[in-house]
Amino acid sequence: MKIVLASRNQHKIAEWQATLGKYIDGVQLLSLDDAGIFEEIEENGKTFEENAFIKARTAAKSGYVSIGEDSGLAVTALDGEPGVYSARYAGGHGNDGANNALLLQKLKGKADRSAKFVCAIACVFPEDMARDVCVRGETEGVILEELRGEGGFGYDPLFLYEPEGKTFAEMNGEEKNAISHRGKAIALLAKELKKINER
Ligand code: ITT
Repeated sequence: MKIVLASRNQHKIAEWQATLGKYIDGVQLLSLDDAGIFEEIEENGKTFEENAFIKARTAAKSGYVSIGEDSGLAVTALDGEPGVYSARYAGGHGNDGANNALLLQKLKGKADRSAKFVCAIACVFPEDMARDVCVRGETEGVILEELRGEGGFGYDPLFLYEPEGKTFAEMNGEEKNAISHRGKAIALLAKELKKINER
């Protein structure tokens, strides 16, 4: 089964490849480029779910079943910031260093450093809108005062997963996928896709 993942973030695509393959035998994930979709997608939704659908519907112009994923960090003391602006918090899209620096600056002196990663996934079926689904996964953690670990991407080096005493950047891919917002959402999506296949 070929499915398009509406992303240009290679780290995300790698995490997806590793996780979804465990649930769906023989699934082949295509990137936007693989599917011939080169347009810039404007992520102007107010929620992770809206953005996930915007991405998925753009990818579905390819004619394939398509998945849109929107994810980010919501920090309690910052009223949910950076939220849907996580990738472009410090301005340019995907500047992880600048985003982490800005987050540390905004949290200076705040006692509450709790946060959660959120991942919304929309899956759309070009030939049957009635089958469209959306799921959400969340993982709670604490924002450290300095970066720790070399793995992962984005805010991973600042995000401490307390039950394991490790940041996401100190985990290998398999460890992170087992407890991450994205791992949880992909597991839920796999369940939904299974139900749809059995209908
Ligand atoms: P695409 O839109 O091409 O998928 P993107 O990175 O811009 O790639 P999002 O719009 O969903 O994806 O932005 C998500 C941002 O949230 C991402 O750039 C990171 O800053 C942060 N983020 C999401 N999941 C993360 C994770 O597992 N670890 C660290 N940071 C994460």
